[in-house]
Amino acid sequence: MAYFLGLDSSTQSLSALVIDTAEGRVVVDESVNFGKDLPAYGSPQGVLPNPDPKVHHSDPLMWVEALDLLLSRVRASGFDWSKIAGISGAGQQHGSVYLKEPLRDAGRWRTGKPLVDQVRPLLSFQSSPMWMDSSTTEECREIAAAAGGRERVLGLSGSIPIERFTGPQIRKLWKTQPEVYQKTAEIHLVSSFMASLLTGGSAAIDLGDAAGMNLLELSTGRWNSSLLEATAPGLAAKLQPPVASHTRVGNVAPYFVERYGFRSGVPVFAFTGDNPSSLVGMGAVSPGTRLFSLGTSDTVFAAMDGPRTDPNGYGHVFGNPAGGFMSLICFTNGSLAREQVAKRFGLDWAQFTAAIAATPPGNNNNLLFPFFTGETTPRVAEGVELFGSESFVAWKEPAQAVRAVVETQALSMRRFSEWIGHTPKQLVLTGGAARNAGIQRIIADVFQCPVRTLRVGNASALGGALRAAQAAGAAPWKELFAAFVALDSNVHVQPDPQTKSVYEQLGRSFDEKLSVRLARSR
Ligand code: ADP
Ligand code: XUL
Repeated sequence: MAYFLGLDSSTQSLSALVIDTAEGRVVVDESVNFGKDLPAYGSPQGVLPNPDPKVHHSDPLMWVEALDLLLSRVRASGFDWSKIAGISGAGQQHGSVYLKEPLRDAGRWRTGKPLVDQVRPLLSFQSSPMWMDSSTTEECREIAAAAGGRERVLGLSGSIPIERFTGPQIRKLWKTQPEVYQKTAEIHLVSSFMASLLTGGSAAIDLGDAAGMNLLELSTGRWNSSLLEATAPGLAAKLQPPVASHTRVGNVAPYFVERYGFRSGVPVFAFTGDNPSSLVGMGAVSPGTRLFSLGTSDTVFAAMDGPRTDPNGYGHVFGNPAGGFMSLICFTNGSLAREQVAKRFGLDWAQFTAAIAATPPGNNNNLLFPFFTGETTPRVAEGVELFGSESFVAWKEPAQAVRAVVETQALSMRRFSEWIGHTPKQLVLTGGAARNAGIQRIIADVFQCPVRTLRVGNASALGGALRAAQAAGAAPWKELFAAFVALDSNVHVQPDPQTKSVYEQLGRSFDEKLSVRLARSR
């Protein structure tokens, strides 16, 4: 029996995906939605409300409770957890969890008590800054100044200091709540926190996700002392050394054995970030395919030949869990923005898709800057702007607004992924919005490149299961990809060559309007 579990702790949900490597099939694909299933946390989209539009935190206990709920839900559906031979997974990147005592000293979880009640007293900070947070501009400046400039931080860590990255968030906590920082013994990413819960110990951060902290030196795979010092005093003692992604970080804790029937001694391998995990789940650990993850945020990423950084400072370099590096550009206003436009006109996704079909490519030059929340790429503050006809600008053209939000997003993805260099042969989409035929069409035309999707939708959770299988020695990558990463044969969207010039022109218009906006926000 060779069953492997992949977990994905993302912004809005926690998912579990189990693969059977002997039969080459997915046997469990289940998730808990934070908003719907855990309403007591007051986070309909997985994020706590905050009067400051730049502050985005989540309650880490929500993730803990979701784990118990998910495992019991899968067991209630008749699945036998004793079949699992290895576990790994992923978490939303950059988010951090602060603990009063290292979990390795906390002892094993007790079986009789829900996990959430056992973790609560261990938290030194009841809230987790997460990737949507953009409140640390000052800390980014300070880190750059102390570490020898933005370019030096870019060269060392693969990214300039970035507001949502963990280092600037840690610095903000140290500055604003020094007593909380002092009593914090251990800092985790969402990924290593989830792995720590499963092992009942202290799981190390993997190299893939560690690169999203502005603390890791890419060339050595170690924390960089000048970046640590520029961030907060005593930080080195609060972080374990990072580990390669295939590292066994412990065994499943007795709590899960006794409560859910896992076999004792099942290995847990380091969790990674959701984007690095999706690289594996999309079978794209070698360069060639450009990947688009259209989740709460939109990300564009690809495996890299070697580390190369974005001179404009928007792109990032993360670790590739299969070895080497990956590029990534994150657009905060992804599904978030599409949902806002749909909601404004009361449209469901079928109507949203129909609106795209009913409007022409190029949309008569209407553009919509979708910055419903502060955007990281390009770096602009919250503020939606419409350009075009009078009635469009007055929000009186629902179908045009729908096309405009998707076209503007696609143009932005094209513009800001240019630094990656190579011209992709195909684009593979994943995430909640990947199944949308209108979005597929616009991306194919804007990039003038064929668009495909995957048969298994949840690439990040699948990546976790595949990583567990590979690390446990069940099969090499090649065999795992051949068995589990199939392109959906129903989706093969060829670009329409007639739209090439339309999108070149619209791209110029986008660039002009964006440079005005960027000049204004300086
Ligand atoms: P995350 O992993 O960030 O939690 P997902 O990849 O699960 O997000 O994507 C969820 C999002 O996908 C939803 O918030 C929704 O906006 C979007 N979505 C779901 N179905 C569709 C659809 N048919 N068309 C466009 N967007 C969709
Ligand atoms: C990547 C990023 C987001 C989160 C979403 O840099 O911030 O894609 O990982 O889960």
